[in-house]
Amino acid sequence: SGLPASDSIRLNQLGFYPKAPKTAIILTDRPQKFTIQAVNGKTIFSGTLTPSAKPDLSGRTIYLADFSTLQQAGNYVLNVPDANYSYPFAVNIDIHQKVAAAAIKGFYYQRASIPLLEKYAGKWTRPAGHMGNDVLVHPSAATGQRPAGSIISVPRGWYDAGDYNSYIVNSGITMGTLFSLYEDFPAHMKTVALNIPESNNQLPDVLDECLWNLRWMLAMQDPNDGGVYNKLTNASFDGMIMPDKAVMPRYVVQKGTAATLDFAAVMAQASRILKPFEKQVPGLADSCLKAAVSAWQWALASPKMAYNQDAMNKQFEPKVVTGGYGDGRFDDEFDWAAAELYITTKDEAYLKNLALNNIRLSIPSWSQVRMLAYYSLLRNRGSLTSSLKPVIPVLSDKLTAFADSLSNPATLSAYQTAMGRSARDFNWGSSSNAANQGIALINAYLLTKNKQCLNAALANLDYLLGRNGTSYSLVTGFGHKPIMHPHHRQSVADGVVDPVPGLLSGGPNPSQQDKVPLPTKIPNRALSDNDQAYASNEIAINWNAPFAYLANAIEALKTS
Ligand code: 9MR
Repeated sequence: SGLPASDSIRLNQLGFYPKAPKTAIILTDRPQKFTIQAVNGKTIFSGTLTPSAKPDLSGRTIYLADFSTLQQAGNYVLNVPDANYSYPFAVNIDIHQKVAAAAIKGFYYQRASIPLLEKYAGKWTRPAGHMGNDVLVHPSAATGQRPAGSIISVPRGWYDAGDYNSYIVNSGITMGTLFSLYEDFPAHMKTVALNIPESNNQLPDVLDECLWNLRWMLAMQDPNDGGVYNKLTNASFDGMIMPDKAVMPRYVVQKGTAATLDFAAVMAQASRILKPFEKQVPGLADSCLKAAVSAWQWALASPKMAYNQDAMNKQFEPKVVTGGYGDGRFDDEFDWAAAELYITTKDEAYLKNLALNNIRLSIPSWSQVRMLAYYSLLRNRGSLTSSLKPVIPVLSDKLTAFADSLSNPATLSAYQTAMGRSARDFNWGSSSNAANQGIALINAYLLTKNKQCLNAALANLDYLLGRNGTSYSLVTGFGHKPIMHPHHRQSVADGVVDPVPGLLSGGPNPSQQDKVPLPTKIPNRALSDNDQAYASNEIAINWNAPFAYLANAIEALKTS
């Protein structure tokens, strides 16, 4: 429209559903009237800004424009005298459909061992990297059957993040989240088309994409003992090069309890999800369950094998300095693996390791996966054995209370979101907190049908797409001011101006582990759209997965 757009107006840069709440945040210091114009310039809505009940994290009062009653589909701009015009936005019934699919397609661009062809990847076409047939057993992982330096084949998988290494712990929560998206919304997810090489087979695309990583995970298990290697990695991070140019030796490194239990949980969940697709993937469901059981047995025999990279490097060469994902507490991984194995097999022996007398809800992360156990138990509550009957109402009440505390209007942030109620939300990968809060709210909504939960989940999606302290849409390729320079080797090295689309930036994090200057250290604004800024602007599979869950769940539930 040629109008100068203002960074002072923060809203979901895609837009809104006709019948859902619609809020924009205005960074101004006085109440005033606002108007909304259609593309023909006609004013079709006017209202008055209201001050935020709470100051934002800088201590300022900010202002809200509520135009929820604008229900007419169309393209609009919002105008505030002091703040000028917003970016254009739309109101329509499938406003998040494209971004929801793109969030899953983002995983396709992370694939190792396959060229990305133009017909699927568009201008982000690239040669294959990391074929995985020349992987070395690191001395830390050596056994009689697989001595140090032996060569094994570990093809496929997703690159973890901006780097080209792959880590089982982080794949665990990622796969659990994507499988849960499918398990919660199977009918909707069968309609989500990704245009990937497997799109024409008889498996839903989201499962096809997950199988690329599932088969890699299977190869990360030592068939001789059931233990699972922590990661497949270079000794040190690559420079900003394309995958096919990244040819340093790669190793499987030390088995560990967290990796092995996360693996067991994913394989158990995969087994029940793939069971109905026996014709498409013969035997895979059974192989997954066998892999889950042997991993579980390894973990029972080795219940305290932490991955301590520093200790490992004192003992073995070459030293490995890539991501650690070194979790030293395994009670949550035991809960998660036990829950998934129990749900799939109904074998009550697993309940011995599931601490249902000590239910503790928290937003999940790679090092804290207990919530995934609770989600799965609630989702499958109709098919559990009778000894679980008394636990379900307790879990259900706790999740409802947890979601109420997230969505309570009195405690929302100044931006009227669950995200950012506290500065603690803005740690490394803060965007995943917003998305994972959204998942908790959706799971509560599925139990209670309480609209307040659904609306708060949607508000956190608004946050990721622009209603936030940074002025960016935190998703590459979506919105009028998207992240353009994520810490993502492919996006930096491919010579294409636009970054690979559908990837979620880690988001504001004032801790500056990367030493890159930030515009401010106010927690909700502490992001630099700089490709060196790995602490605030990297992308990662464990952040994209909850984002994919949230966007697709919201589309499935159509808060039109
Ligand atoms: O997401 C991880 C974050 O929680 C940790 O604090 C950080 C430092 O250990 O590592 C992050 O994970 C990175 C991983 O180690 C390597 N690949 C990129 C990941 C995202 O930055």
